[in-house]
Amino acid sequence: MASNASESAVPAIAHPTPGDSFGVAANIVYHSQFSSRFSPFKFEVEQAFYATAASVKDALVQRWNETYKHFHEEDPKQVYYLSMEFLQGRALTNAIGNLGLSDAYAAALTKLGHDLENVREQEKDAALGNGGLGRLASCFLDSMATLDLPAWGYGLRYKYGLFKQIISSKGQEEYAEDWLEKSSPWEIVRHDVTYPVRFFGEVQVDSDGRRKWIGGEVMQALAYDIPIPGYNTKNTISLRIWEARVPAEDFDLYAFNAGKHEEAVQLQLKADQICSVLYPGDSTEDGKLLRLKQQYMLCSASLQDIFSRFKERRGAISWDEFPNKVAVQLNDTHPTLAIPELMRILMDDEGLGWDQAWNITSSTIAYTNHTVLPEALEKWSQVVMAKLLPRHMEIIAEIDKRFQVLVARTRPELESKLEALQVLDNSNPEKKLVRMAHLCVVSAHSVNGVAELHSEILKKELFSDFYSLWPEKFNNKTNGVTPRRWLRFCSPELSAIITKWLRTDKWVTNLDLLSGLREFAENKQLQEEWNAAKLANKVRFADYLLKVVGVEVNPQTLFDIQIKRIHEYKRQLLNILSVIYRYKTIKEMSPEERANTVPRTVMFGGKAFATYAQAKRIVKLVTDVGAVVNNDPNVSPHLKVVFIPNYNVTVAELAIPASELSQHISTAGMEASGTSNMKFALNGSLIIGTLDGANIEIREEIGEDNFFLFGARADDVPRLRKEREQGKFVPDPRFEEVKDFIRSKAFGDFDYEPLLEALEGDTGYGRGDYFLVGQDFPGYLDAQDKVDETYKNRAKWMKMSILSTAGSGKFSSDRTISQYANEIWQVGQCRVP
Ligand code: BZD
Repeated sequence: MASNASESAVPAIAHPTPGDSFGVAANIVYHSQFSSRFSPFKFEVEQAFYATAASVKDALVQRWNETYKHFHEEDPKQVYYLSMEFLQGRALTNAIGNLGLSDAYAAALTKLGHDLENVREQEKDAALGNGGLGRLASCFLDSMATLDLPAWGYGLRYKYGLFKQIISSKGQEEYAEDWLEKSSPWEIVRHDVTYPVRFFGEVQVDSDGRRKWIGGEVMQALAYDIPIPGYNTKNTISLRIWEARVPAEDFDLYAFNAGKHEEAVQLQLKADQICSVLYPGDSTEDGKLLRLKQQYMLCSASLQDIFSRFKERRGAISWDEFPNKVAVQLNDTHPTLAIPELMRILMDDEGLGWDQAWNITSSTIAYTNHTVLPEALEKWSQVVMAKLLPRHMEIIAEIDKRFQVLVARTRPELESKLEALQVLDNSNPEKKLVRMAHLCVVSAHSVNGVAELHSEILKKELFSDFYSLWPEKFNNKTNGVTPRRWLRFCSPELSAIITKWLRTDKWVTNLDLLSGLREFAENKQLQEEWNAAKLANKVRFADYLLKVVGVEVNPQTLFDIQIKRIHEYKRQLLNILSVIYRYKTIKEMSPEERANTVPRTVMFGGKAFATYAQAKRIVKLVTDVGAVVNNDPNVSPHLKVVFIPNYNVTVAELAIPASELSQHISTAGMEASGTSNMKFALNGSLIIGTLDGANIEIREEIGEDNFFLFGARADDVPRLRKEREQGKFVPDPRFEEVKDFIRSKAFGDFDYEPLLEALEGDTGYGRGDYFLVGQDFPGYLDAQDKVDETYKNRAKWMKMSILSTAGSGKFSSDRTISQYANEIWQVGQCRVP
């Protein structure tokens, strides 16, 4: 491995142990001299970070080698988590925390004249994902390592991850974020792990009828490994991310020497594009092709890697053994090409027949759905697919054909619906499509949703006919979050209190133990300590806001936070409209009345997809409202509105522990699960929310008295939309008042009309208040009044906050992953002794 050389050069100091801060310091110094990219004569904070990370990496690499050696020897069934996204965030705090070396590193850095707090600030936030789905994948890696599962994560090594969001007077602006600018200190480039990946070309049939995909462009996938340490275990697994490149022998030196410089580097340019940007916009034909190339790069390289590991096994290979040794989980439909690719390898390369290949493929592959929004369900043009992946298109067509035969044979009554169920959507001859979700449901042995309500909607609505065909495939795996990053490390103060009152720190790996806090929820002493820890987190976050946004917020105010991707269904608009109503109300109050209000700081954070115009208007509205409210001397002591720029994992780690109220207010039925709701509840933040996604289960666990509920229920949404269309909806006068206020230019002359119109009829911008903002507005205001009233009673609020944490045990990703392992993957523990 890459760092073996440095390990063998300094054996005495390469493996720090807890309490050995001298050894750690020596190791950091060693790296600052020999493996850092800065002058050895300087030891500034950035250099201290890179040297520290290199030193931590030594410990990780050693454990990581032992782990995979152990897996190889034990030869258990292994699970492969395929995801186009991983939102890893920073790794240092998590790594030294999981290794049990936080104190040793803090002490060592102090000896070297640095402060761990400042050193960790130097790390870039690795954002190879968009939002919840990507962060879930990263939480899952942490849990798989901690639970000693023989597992791998597979992804892509995007050069530019999620864009950097800058808020200017124009609203959101996007800039490329180069997380690799100074290279990542965690990854290990694996020049020994490369695979060819083909695009385009044609299908050849040889004399015995065997099909072979040949020609086209062949690139190389090169592996980079990022070690993922488990907590309290030696097990350290790998996130393997692929980079596309062109091997030297494919460089056209003749063309280059003949002066055709551009022609000579064409293939390299194409390879660079594949891993250049996370989820490039797909509104153009080129963009679509690139996204499909990315998806195939991930699937092809990962499967070749899985095959090579399978073939390395001791003893003879029987292909029917494959599903007993390999489980592949698809994180949404983005890696669906793994299905035809697995079929292709088994049939064309290994010579198996269709039926055997099909049985192996479907017993190996499982699919997780993360959305029911029609516009988010992937559909690929058959023309593009056939051009880029001609053999895969053939296999997909064959899967579709056999599916039709199966339905005709076993369920003739479904015949009339068959067209809508098929994998191939041929309804528009001009635009024939492949429905990737249908391909997954037809092919995989398991289809799961990510919260109970969501899984029910999959069975009863989105995939109801498939459910009637294969009820046994469908299951629920309610999401979870890692308690290490999302409580133990992001809020050390609160963690220490929990450990003290539970008299154990075992809750870090057994989150159900948090329920032991219930008996102390009314204890004055605990409440005081709890309050002090929350206040410390609020002060820390207020300092951050002052530094980054330049807004001074008072830590004594109620910290009310909504952070998530900006989307109409998540209804940041509902939140800001109610803030505007609050602003108007406070403005009209007498000073005495004002003094009686609960002062609040309402914070928003999140990125809008670059081409999502409505979402960008919402960002602009929030910042414009903030500018007016925060500068109104009569109102600003009682209300502040802050847009936190460039929301990412690092910002979440600061904001969530500081939050007292958090908003999870999606239109019921539209948020598959949500995972930040779990993080907030875990950190003792009370939730105002709808009966949607995992909110429902959180409310059940923490108790309905501890949840500020409002809004329409999922079952009622279709009827309410219909009534809205029929003009039966009578808006609350306060709703009209707020819209008029925006129209009066109270927040400037930006054109908000498209946002406001979308809340009325069907105007072209909206679908007639499709997200039911007007419908839920009065109930939401009532719930907010209840929040204020409750906040005035500090003891009650503290009790509710403690009960939120106490009820969050279920939402550990350790629980989620155990369920995946037992119920879908049939993968057991394999712990390094
Ligand atoms: O997945 C999210 C859902 O919206 C959340 O409700 C859920 O909690 C999480 C985890 O299950 N979905 C996404 O984050 N989806 C994407 O980011 C995405 C990315 C590319 C293309 C389509 C969707």
